[in-house]
Amino acid sequence: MKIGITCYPTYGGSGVVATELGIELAASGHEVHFITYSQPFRLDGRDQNIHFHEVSVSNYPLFEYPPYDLALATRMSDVATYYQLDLLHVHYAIPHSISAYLARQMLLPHHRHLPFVTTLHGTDITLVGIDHSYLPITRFGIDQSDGVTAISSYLREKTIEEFHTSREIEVIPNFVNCDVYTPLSEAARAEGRARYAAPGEKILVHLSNFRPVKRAVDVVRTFSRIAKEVPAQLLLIGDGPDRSAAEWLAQRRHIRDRVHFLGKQSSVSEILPLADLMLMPSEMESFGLAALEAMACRVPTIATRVGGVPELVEDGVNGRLLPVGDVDGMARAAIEILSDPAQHEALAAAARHTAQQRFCASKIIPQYEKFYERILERA
Ligand code: GMT
Repeated sequence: MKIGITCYPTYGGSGVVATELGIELAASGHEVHFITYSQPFRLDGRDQNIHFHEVSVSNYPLFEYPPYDLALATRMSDVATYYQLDLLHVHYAIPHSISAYLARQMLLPHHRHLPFVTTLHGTDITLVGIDHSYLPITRFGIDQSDGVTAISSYLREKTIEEFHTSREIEVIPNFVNCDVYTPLSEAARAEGRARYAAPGEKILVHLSNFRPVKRAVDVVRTFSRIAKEVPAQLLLIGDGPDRSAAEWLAQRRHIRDRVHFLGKQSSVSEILPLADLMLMPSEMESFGLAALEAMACRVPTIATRVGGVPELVEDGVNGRLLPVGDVDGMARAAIEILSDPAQHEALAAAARHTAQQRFCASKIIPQYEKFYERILERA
């Protein structure tokens, strides 16, 4: 198939999922065309079967707000024509599904049907909860899509509830390449850990875009409690609005030397397996991709019981789930696990097992392929 993929290329889990999907589809022999405003950050430009088409928006003094969605629609219809695309797959409803709708309409007079699939990731739906002016246009994008998928059952239910839509929404969960996100050999792990921790010290990790919803400050609050009981270091991967608040708190709690702000990293699969535990105290997660990436590396997660997280993390089996804001509970759980090697080993093994059995790319990519085939049959 020839598939056009549009996403937010540089920010957030939806862009990561879309990029990884494109990479996996290309590896299976499909021709993939990314149509985005910049090259997705996990693409190195050398992958076979992958093409990148930049959307550039002309900015005239008249435009107080440059019309990105229109430039995107134009690029989509051009690329679809020049490269004979079979379908478009957009990640995130706003504005991508609307641009895809326009591209499809633009091609109809030329007797060419270009179906499009919309994948909902979460913030596109919860954004509507915050700003209701987006509700009609988001619902329109969903209703007009030739196919809609959601990355968790939670998000599917939430979308139906929020939009009162009777649209069929298929759940295709997020995935991870279990050969890339994999535990390191003992020697490589020991060598990597030595960069951050002394022998005998534990390593905790957090990975996010540091938006308020991720509660990065709770990560530092939890870690400061853990560090009083267990010799440990904290790795913080990513950057965003709450990073300075986290830095300030680490300074104030006198643990700044144990908290390593690594910033945005392109190869998180090389850092995650160095850790003993992942902390994900988010206010909301429709899925929680960072937890899955850690789990595939044999790193269990202490997470909050929100959104789609319980579809991935099973309390006491492959990680722990606690209420939002319960930093004492999260710290207690971490101390218990880090002080009990048998418990840690059981959770780590179960975490990897869950990733492999239920969320491995090799299991999920065929679900997308079948979904596309169904859409094309109907088109
Ligand atoms: O959570 C973010 O800040 C980014 C956001 C996005 O749309 O890129 O993430 C959402 O999509 C991810 C990939 O499907 C999910 O793993 C996240 O749970 C989801 N975030 C929220 O629902 C808050």
